[in-house]
Amino acid sequence: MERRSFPALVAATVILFLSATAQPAAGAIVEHTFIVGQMNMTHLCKEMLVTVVNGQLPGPVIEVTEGDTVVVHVVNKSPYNITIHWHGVKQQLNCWADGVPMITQCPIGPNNNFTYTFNVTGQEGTLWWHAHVAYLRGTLHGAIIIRPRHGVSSYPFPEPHREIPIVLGEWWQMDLQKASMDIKYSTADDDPSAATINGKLGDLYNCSGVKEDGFVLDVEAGKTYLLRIINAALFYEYYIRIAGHKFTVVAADANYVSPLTTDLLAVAPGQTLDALVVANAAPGRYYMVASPNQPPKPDFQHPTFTTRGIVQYTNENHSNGGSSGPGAEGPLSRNLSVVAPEMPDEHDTMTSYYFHGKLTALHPSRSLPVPARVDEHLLIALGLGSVCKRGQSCNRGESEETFTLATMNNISFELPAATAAGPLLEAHYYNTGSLDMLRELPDRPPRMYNFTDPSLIPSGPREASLEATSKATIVRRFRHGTVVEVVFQSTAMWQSDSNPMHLHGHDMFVLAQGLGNYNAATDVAKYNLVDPPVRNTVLVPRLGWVAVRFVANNPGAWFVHCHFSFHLSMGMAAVFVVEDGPTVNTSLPPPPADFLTCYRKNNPVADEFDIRSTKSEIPDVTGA
Ligand SMILES: *[C@@H]1O[C@H](CO)[C@@H](O)[C@H](O)[C@H]1NC(C)=O
Ligand SMILES: *[C@@H]1O[C@H](CO)[C@@H](O)[C@H](O)[C@H]1NC(C)=O
Ligand SMILES: *[C@@H]1O[C@H](CO)[C@@H](O)[C@H](O)[C@H]1NC(C)=O
Ligand SMILES: *[C@@H]1O[C@H](CO)[C@@H](O)[C@H](O)[C@H]1NC(C)=O
Ligand SMILES: *[C@@H]1O[C@H](CO)[C@@H](O)[C@H](O)[C@H]1NC(C)=O
Ligand SMILES: *[C@@H]1O[C@H](CO)[C@@H](O)[C@H](O)[C@H]1NC(C)=O
Ligand SMILES: *[C@@H]1O[C@H](CO)[C@@H](O)[C@H](O)[C@H]1NC(C)=O
Ligand SMILES: *[C@@H]1O[C@H](CO)[C@@H](O)[C@H](O)[C@H]1NC(C)=O
Ligand SMILES: *[C@@H]1O[C@H](CO)[C@@H](O)[C@H](O)[C@H]1NC(C)=O
Ligand SMILES: *[C@@H]1O[C@H](CO)[C@@H](O)[C@H](O)[C@H]1NC(C)=O
Ligand SMILES: [Cu+2]
Repeated sequence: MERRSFPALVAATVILFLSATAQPAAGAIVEHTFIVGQMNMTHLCKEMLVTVVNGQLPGPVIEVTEGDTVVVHVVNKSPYNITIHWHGVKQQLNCWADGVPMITQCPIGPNNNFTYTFNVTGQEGTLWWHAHVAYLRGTLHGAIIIRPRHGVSSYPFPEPHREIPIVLGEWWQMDLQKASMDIKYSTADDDPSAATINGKLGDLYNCSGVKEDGFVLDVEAGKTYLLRIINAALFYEYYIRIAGHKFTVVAADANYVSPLTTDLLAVAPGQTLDALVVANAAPGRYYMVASPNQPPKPDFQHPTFTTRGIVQYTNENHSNGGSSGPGAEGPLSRNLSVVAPEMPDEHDTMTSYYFHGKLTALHPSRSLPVPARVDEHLLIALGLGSVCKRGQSCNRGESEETFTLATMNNISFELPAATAAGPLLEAHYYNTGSLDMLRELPDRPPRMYNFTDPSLIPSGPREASLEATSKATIVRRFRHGTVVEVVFQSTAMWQSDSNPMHLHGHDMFVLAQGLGNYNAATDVAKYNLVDPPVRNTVLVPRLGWVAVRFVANNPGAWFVHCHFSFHLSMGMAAVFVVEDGPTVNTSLPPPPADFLTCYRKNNPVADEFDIRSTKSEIPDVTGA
């Protein structure tokens, strides 16, 4: 179904083993070259120009052993500014490699290169990488697989026969750069055309009656498979089922969980799940289905897309003499029907709520204990609002005179302006003082309205009185070692979406979730301080809240944002700045020698603002 016309580029994957040195824990160096380029792909009878890495969708898998060093040379042959974010990799003392444009680095311009170097330490399981560029991450993403240092026999679960990345995505029949601009400037609200498993649309889709290819997983009866599931989609949380089979969830966001046996998974954008599947059903063919959920009316209804692949048993019993080549007449080819599972209703968000609430950590004693003392409490309301296109006052209530924005505590994040000399992290590192000029994320919503009152969903006079908001580059600073408790509160402002909140550079203990408005007086009693799951992306339920704790012990400037791309493009984001600690090994080292500058190539005038040549004051990064 798909025509590939990408120039034959060879992606080098080199694994060099370091000779034993004084370094006690030196791992291997895993080296990749990522060529970001465009190619034509055809699905649903339509050819689209898509931006991908090494001609692959999903992109290359990075496989490491815990303790390894990853080196990725990114060569940008696309017309876009690109950065690559290593989603969930903690980047301890290495914020420079976090890959957020204008927060941690200048973007890699067209025809430019940049090399990311980072260690993967203290994490095992599945993470992923993606472009941190608005909707372009929809086609620029791939898996990161981290195996234990002492080999797969040290998995805290039975060693699987095979491991299979399952990347959920979407197929877009429009220019993703245009879709980002449409949502940012409230000109349109675009939708994908299909959902995908490992880039394949599956047989629910066709071009003039010819079915799209689907993902096929061949299994042998009795064997165990480890699915490494990543939700790389821009828009939806997905439910996943395989007819006739159960999953045992063993990890989430590269942290082991107590084995949870279930016939249904829920994975929100940005999240990963590792789940074992035992091929213990009657030999045959079974659909693996991924279906999205969205809030019911009165929320605005988007078209949603289900995708499916097939799990098929290959070890047919040939003892009665049947030949065994592919397509040979075994029982499978005689019976082509495929068993389909029942999926939750697309408006069933409670099944997701219960799923997320069931996860607990596997080894509470092996990881850091949940900090009992809390130094700073934040309550962050997640909602929508609007600013006037012109002037200070305008008609509200979804009028033509406003831009619709997404907010954290009633401020919508705006990237430091393009006129800034460099990324925020440099301003922080060189202590230019410009961070002091940025807006601070308030610790609480400025107004404590009834956040989850569903009557706020349809636009009307009550919402009009709440919708005015403002835009700024919002920053919240933490002293090194601060224990931070954040309660994320979803709201009903114009919509009742859940919000998958992702924190860079740190994992979060997920202490509790609830429906309605968070109430400290009663909800603290619900906290799991014994074995809470540890995640980098936490789903804040529809019309509800989640309480998390993290230790701000990784110096740098870390993006914290909703992983629904439309919410992120509309500004549901902030930057947590973690100060240096008292010692060298708690302080951010200098940027790598070949760190990109923003304007050197095309704009020599801007060089005078290059803080690495002047180390003097830089202009307010909010620009304007
Ligand atoms: C994609 O296809 C269009 C026309 O179908 C062609 O003009 C263009 O060169 C192709 N682009 C690439 C990168 O192959
Ligand atoms: C980028 O990398 C490619 C391939 O390694 C190399 O040929 C090219 O010279 C590099 N370009 C820049 C601007 O460094
Ligand atoms: C990675 O780990 C090695 C060995 O501990 C260390 O020398 C190096 O500085 C680390 N690199 C980064 C980017 O953190
Ligand atoms: C092809 O797709 C169209 C649109 O989704 C659908 O209406 C039609 O039934 C499909 N045809 C086949 C043969 O699957
Ligand atoms: C294969 O078929 C033989 C003979 O019919 C039977 O004895 C055996 O149990 C079957 N094995 C499996 C794995 O089904
Ligand atoms: C084909 O397989 C399906 C699912 O296993 C089963 O329900 C159906 O009865 C089978 N049909 C035949 C003709 O064996
Ligand atoms: C918030 O609104 C909901 C739904 O109308 C209502 O049940 C609840 O009592 C309200 N809460 C408060 C604190 O007013
Ligand atoms: C949000 O901020 C705007 C602009 O600063 C202000 O006018 C409005 O009252 C605030 N709304 C709420 C609900 O806090
Ligand atoms: C950091 O350095 C201090 C001494 O400055 C030492 O006591 C501590 O063990 C070091 N920590 C790590 C994680 O290396
Ligand atoms: C890329 O980023 C540079 C700043 O580094 C900016 O001047 C330029 O307009 C951007 N280009 C695109 C295509 O976004
Ligand atoms: Cu959101």
